[in-house]
Amino acid sequence: MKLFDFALLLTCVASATAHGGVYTYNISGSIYQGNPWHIWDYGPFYGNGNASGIPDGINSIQRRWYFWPLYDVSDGNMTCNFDGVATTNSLHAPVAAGSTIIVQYNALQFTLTTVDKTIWFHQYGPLLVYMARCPGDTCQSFDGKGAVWFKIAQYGLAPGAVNLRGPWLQASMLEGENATGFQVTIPKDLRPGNYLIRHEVINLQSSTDYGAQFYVECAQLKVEGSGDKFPNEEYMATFPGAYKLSDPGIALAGNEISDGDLLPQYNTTDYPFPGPPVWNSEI
Ligand SMILES: [Cu+2]
Repeated sequence: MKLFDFALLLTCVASATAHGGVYTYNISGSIYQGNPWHIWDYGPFYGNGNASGIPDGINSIQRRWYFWPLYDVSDGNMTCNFDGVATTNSLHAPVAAGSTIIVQYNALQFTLTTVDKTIWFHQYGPLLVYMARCPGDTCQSFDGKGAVWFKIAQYGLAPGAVNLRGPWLQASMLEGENATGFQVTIPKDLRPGNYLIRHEVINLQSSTDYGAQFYVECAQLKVEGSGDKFPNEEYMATFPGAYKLSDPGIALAGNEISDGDLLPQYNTTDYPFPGPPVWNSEI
């Protein structure tokens, strides 16, 4: 274990937080298992999560991913986590444009010696969903690079929040036994084809040392329908590249959002979402 990882681990234990990502996709009522990361095989306990020799994971619509958050918005893993490259899991889930996808999150609560599969822990920060059209007949060889990502949804504060301490929708959608899940509707007029869908959670409750945490997972979809709309370039973003640490909605992190006196930057209900505007398929 590298000293740096060990320090991060201690930080997380001390703050009783944990990390994780999307475990299951409910697509119009059909459940698709995610692609597990096998922490016990290649987590920080046993080496670098980006080391070679990593198993591809099970057959799944989901690209493989690593439970640890990203801190560097220029990291190549900002595309689709864990190198962004398709694995042997070439499944695509059929989904009708205009229908709903609900994903459920799990997290690992860890001590220095054990790993327990639990549920999501973070509460502060936005949820965002992007899609990218895959060239050709399959997403299998598409790495998601380039200005190909358009945003289809974003969720911030819950109704009734009086400042950026929330509550945030992240808490009610992802955290706890009664979490509703992260729900998004595929734009109803979107042109049919193969797409990657990229779910992203940003955790703004983090230390001055580390700043915002990004949790990203991608899955492969086959969008069906008769729509003919597709976003123009003003809606397109690259990952990495779409975000900067100085973006107002990201720079907010790094001061304790949940404790002590309310800092002036948190005394607002106007959260500036990072990234491009949401495309709703009507343009
Ligand atoms: Cu975490």
